This record gives sequence, structure tokens and C-alpha cells, in this order.
Amino acid sequence: MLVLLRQGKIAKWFSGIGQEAISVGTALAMHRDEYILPMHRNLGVFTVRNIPLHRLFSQFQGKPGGFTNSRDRSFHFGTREFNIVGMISHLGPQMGVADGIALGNVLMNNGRSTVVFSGDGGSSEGDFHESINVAAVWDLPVIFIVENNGYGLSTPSREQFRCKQFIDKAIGYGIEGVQVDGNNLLDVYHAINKINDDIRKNPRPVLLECLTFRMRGHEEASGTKYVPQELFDEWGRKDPLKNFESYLLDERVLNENIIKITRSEIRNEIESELEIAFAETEPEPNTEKELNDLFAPHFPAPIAPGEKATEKRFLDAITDAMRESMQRHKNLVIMGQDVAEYGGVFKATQGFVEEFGKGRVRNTPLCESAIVGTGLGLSINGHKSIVEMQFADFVTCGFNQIVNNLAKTHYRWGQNADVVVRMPTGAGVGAGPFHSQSNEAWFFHVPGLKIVYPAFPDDAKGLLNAAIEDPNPVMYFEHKALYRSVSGMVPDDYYTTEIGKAKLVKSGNDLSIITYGFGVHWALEALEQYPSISADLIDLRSLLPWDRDAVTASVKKTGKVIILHEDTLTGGVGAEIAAVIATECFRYLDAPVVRSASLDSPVPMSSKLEWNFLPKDRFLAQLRELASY
Ligand SMILES: Cc1ncc(C[n+]2csc(CCOP(=O)(O)OP(=O)(O)O)c2C)c(N)n1
Repeated sequence: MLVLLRQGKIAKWFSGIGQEAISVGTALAMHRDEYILPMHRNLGVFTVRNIPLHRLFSQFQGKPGGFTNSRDRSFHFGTREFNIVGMISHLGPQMGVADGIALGNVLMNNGRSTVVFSGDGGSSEGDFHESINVAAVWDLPVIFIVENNGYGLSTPSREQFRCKQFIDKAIGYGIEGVQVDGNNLLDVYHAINKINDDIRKNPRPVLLECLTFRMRGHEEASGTKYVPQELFDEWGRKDPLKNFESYLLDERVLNENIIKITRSEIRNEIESELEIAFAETEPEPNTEKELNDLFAPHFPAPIAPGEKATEKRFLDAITDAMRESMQRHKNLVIMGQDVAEYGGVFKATQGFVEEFGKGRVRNTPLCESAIVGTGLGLSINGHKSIVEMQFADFVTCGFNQIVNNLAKTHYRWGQNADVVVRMPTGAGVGAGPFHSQSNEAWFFHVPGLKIVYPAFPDDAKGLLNAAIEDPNPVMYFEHKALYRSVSGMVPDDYYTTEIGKAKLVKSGNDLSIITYGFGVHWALEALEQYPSISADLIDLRSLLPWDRDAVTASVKKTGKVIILHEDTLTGGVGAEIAAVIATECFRYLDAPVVRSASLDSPVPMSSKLEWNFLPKDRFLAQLRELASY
């Protein structure tokens, strides 16, 4: 790899020289059908799993024969075929994914172990803490390997953490910690074997600290000036390959001739596999494919509602959907804070533990990042999941996993993320800046996510069912203020409502009101107050994708449009809709496009301030002004 780098044949390389025994010993000890989640230095994991070298070379060169359709680099890929899930650049999120794979194994009771790697630097991330803690509390059979090689990028251990050794951290999590000489292949191999023999039968996590040293720079371009020479000398004497070779020579397993033959065989294999990768052509861009590959293909015929319906509150419709989906999809798991016996803070999952058991209805520790990662891991291991954010505001703590892992994984290496994130959202309940935010716009900008946002109980049920059916990540926004204040007829039996389709709530000719969520109810109230205004009222219901056809058709008909949303104005969903209207309906417009949204400030608590923040009253004036324009 170093030669290829010098020749400019690969762009970047994170060398594992000095640390080979850890990757190789670990991969050899794992069963072939058990998942390994490696990091950037773990080439040995990939070679031990016998991935054809030409595919690795193609991957490193960004050629289509790699694992990511030329979309991602180096070890940033996974492959279910080889039971490997590669990292995203952010390092720590790997560990939550490992939890999810392990949870899948526990639920299937298949006696499999999972192993995930972290560097000593990566251990400072919150994901490290969250994921080990979850695995501890849930008794997940995961080996968390810390490759303690003395440095982060250039930062030495003393500036990274204060504890003497990593196995001390295991004590804090109430789990076993094992320390091995990471430069001794057999020590690593036997340690993993021993742990696995046990945790496959008695599931629980173990932290395995492998003491080692990085003999090259962080990546080849970054050099090693900051590392004292004595350390290289000391660890050079402990080189895992040289020492293992001498050991095998002493034991007469090898002799010079076998070494020569083996080296020449490997060299030949590398040369011929390289030829295959070199012969491959560069990728040809195909815009349609680029956009299509964001999502796993899913073109369901909506399941129509039955005749029988019952009057239900918004919240009860959500509960209905989850209950029926849990009955329908035996591989569906619900995770969230206090969702089990307590039934969730809004009681959406009341009685679920009794009906579906603790295995599938899981209280989580306070750790949004690890749990969203767990959702992805479950998906990799054949499960569906609903992750409940206790309040949509707390999604910030799981943001990275959503926007970088859930959203990008299918595009990167074809793995779908079958996860619904439930988002109890919105203001109007006097809950202040951290329990009232509308944050759909943060996700609206992220390719690879779907967003739904119902306003009525029947849509709440149909869209949640559709979101759960969908094998792709869906952010499901549910407005807290609507939970108990809005009721409607909800079909009793299971049905789905198509994602991406708006609903014409009222039809009229003077102007179009485009809105969603709480806004739909404000608009209905306004139209009741001003019966002389004849308006199309469009409830978007889905924000990603949003129904451009319905919106543009309405605007072309009425010639005037006001976009209303509870979220703050600047950079909100309304800005995008306004831009599309300006482009596609310019010739039909009889008035400027109007946006009505909350003030660009945090959500204040006091009722008077809150209603001043929200656009409801301003909307009335804007509506009248537009009508008379
Ligand atoms: C969240 C995040 N912050 C910073 C970086 C940049 N970065 C990449 S690797 C690295 C050091 C990692 O050190 P360690 O975990 O000890 O692994 P090692 O490289 O030593 O194997 C840093 C700072 C990153 N990739 N992700």
C-alpha cells in the first residue's frame, strides 16, 4: 500500500504497521458469520475474511468494482456478504451499530458474538461511553476492542485521557475488562476465543484492551515528528510480524524456504489482483442512479383502510399504528427512554410491554446517539425499529447517527436503515426553549432521509404504518399539542397512507395555503373566521419528499400563495417551497409568495411570549392582506 501511495495509485492510507496482530488475531477468532466492525487501520480484518484483493484495490482507487460504487473511500464500507461493517469517519458511531447487531443476535437467540474496534483517541467520544453502557445494561454479546497505540492523530494518551489503562474504565461500566499484548498474535487470538466461548452462551459485553503502537504517521502524509525515536526503537523490537515469524521458525512450523514461497505467492496474488483493479475504468456519472440509490427500492401499493372507523385522539391513532405494526412485523423493536413499563412520557406505548415483552419494547438509558446507532445495527441484522425521542429537541444528541449513518448508508454501500425516529415536536404547550422546538428543517436538508408530519389522527396512523413498512429511515414528527386536542375518525384495521402525498383539506379559488402540522389547524380556524376567503388548504403531510405536483397545481389555479409553518422563518421548509413556486409558477402568480413562520428566536416559555413567537396571529393579517392584494 505504501508503494501504491507513492506511485499516486491510491489517495490516502492509514497504515496498520505495528498493529497487525490485533486485526488478524481477532478476525481469525471470530466465526465467519459473526460481524466485525473495524476501523481505519484494520486491513487484516478484510484480508482474513478473504475479500478478493482486487475488490479492495478498486475500493481504494475509487473504482466501481469496490464496495461503494466509487462513492466513498478506503475502509468506509460494509459488506453483509463478508459480515463486515466499516466505519464512518466519525469513529465512535461504529460502537452503537455493534450494539444493534448484537441485539439482533440476542433477539434471534443465535449465540453469535460481535466485535467492534476503537482507537484510544476515539474512546474520548461520547459514543464510546454510550455504547458500552447500553451493551452493559442490555447484556449484549459485544467485544469492545480498544487498540491502545499511544496516540490519537498527534495527541499523546496523556492529553487524551487520565486513567492509567482502559481496563479500569470497564470497572465503571460494571463489565469485565481484559488486557493483552496487542503485538502478540496468539495472545489476541486466544483472548478473543476465550471471551467468545463464554459470551456466546452467556451474553454480555467485554472490553478488550490491546496494548500496541502505531509505527507510521496517522496517515502517510502526516508524518511522525511528534513521536520520540525511543518509542519507535522500543516498539520496533516488539514488531508483531517479525516476532511471530521467529516464533514459527523456532517451532519449526516455518523454514526459510516456506517463507520464501509464501512471500512470493502473496506478491504474485497482489500483482495479479492489482492488474484487475488497474484495468477497471473510472466511474461514469449517472445522475438518476445517484439520486435513486439514496434509498432502498420501495414501491408499495398503499393498503386501503377498511370501512369500520372509530373516533380517536391523535395520540391514540399513533398508538394504534404502533400496536398493529408490532403485531404485523415480528422483527420490529421499539426503543426509547421510559417507553416500557412507564409507557413513554406521553403514554404512546402504554401496555406494550405486557403485550410484546421486554425484548421488543426496550427502555433505553439516556443516550440518543447509541440508540439511533443501535437502530442501524438492528437493520443490518434483519430487524425494523422505532426509536422514540422523548422530545424532538433531544434529537440533537443523536444527530450525527441520523444525518451521517442512517441517511448515508444506503447511498454509500447499499445497506438500508430500516429505522423510524419518532419526534414529539412543537410549541404551544408552555414548555420553553428545550421542549418545544420545531426542528424538521435540520433534516429537510439531508439527502437520504424521509420526513412525515401528519396533522390529523387518520393520517397519523396511516403514515406511521407506512413509515414502519418503509425500509428506509423516516423522521416521524408528531405534534404534542395535537396529541389530546385533536380527534377524528380513524379506520380500525391496518392501512397505510402514501408518503410524499399532500392532502387538499379545503378547496377554493382566491389563494393557496400550504402548510403542515399545527399550521393546518391554524389555517382551518382562520378560514372559519374569514368565510369570504375562498382558499385551497393543502396539508403537505410529508416534507421529504414533499408533494410538488399538488402545490404547483394549486398555485397555478389560484395565483396567490401563503406558506405557513410553525418552525422559524429563516431557512425553514417554506423557503424551499417558495423557491420552487417562484421557479415553476412565476407566470401564474398575481402576488408575491408569502411566508408565515415563527420569529427567528428560541421558543419562549411564557404563554404570551410563546404565542407572539408563533405565527398564528400574524398569519391572520398576512392572509387577509394576500386575499386583498
Ligand atoms: C468526530 C471526529 N473528530 C475528529 C476526527 C479526526 N480524526 C480522525 S482519526 C483521529 C485520531 C484517532 O485516534 P485513535 O482513535 O486513537 O485511532 P488511531 O488513529 O490511533 O488508530 C482523528 C482526531 C474524526 N475522524 N472524527
